[in-house]
Amino acid sequence: EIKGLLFDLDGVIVDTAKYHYLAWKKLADDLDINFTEKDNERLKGVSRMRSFEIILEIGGVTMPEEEKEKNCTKKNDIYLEYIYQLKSDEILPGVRKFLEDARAGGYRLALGSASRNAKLILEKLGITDLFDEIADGTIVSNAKPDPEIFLKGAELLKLPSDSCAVFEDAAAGIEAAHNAGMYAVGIGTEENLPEADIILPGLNNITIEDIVKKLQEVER
Ligand code: G16
Ligand code: MG
Repeated sequence: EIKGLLFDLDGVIVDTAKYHYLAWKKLADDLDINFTEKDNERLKGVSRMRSFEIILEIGGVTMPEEEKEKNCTKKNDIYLEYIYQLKSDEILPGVRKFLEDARAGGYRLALGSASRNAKLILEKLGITDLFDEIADGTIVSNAKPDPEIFLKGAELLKLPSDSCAVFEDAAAGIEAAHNAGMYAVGIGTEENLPEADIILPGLNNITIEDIVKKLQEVER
């Protein structure tokens, strides 16, 4: 029986990927690395440092660890300028209602995001109170597809893995959910998320009851 719902942040609740892109783009320009919007797809759900390493790989650039750290801090400072401007109207369509209805339906809700800025983003969107627990980049050391973030989320919710469903837009996140022994609901397309148990284009026009019913029909 599904009792807990774990939500990824970027790509499921809000499109912060566009701000990550603008910030990484600025940094890449300064380093003379040609970084495109297509490259940005590879950074979704990936930790900050790993994202920077991918950009360095694209540019064929190497640098000492200390300098990498400095650049990551610089990127985050640029990113935060966008996040400080974030308003509640940037919540993706249907998400607020979906979260409210799920709570009203008795489900326990947790965030499961790689972001170290997750709490700030939820505050800016005005939806902090809709989550019972927050598992974010500040409490884990292993990035998705490692299951750590979702296992932490389930632990905080005091629920076993097999009673949790994860909502994810990144392939690495779907893999992480399965590695945690949880159901995986893909937000996106069949093509991008072939491993998901079910796929939805978004959280509008669907209820948690519909989703749970579909998940229970899926062979595990
Ligand atoms: C998000 C984004 C990633 C980003 C990561 C870390 O993951 O999708 O692109 O690199 O967070 O973010 P920060 O630099 O804020 O710590 P998620 O798990 O919310 O999809
Ligand atoms: Mg995501």
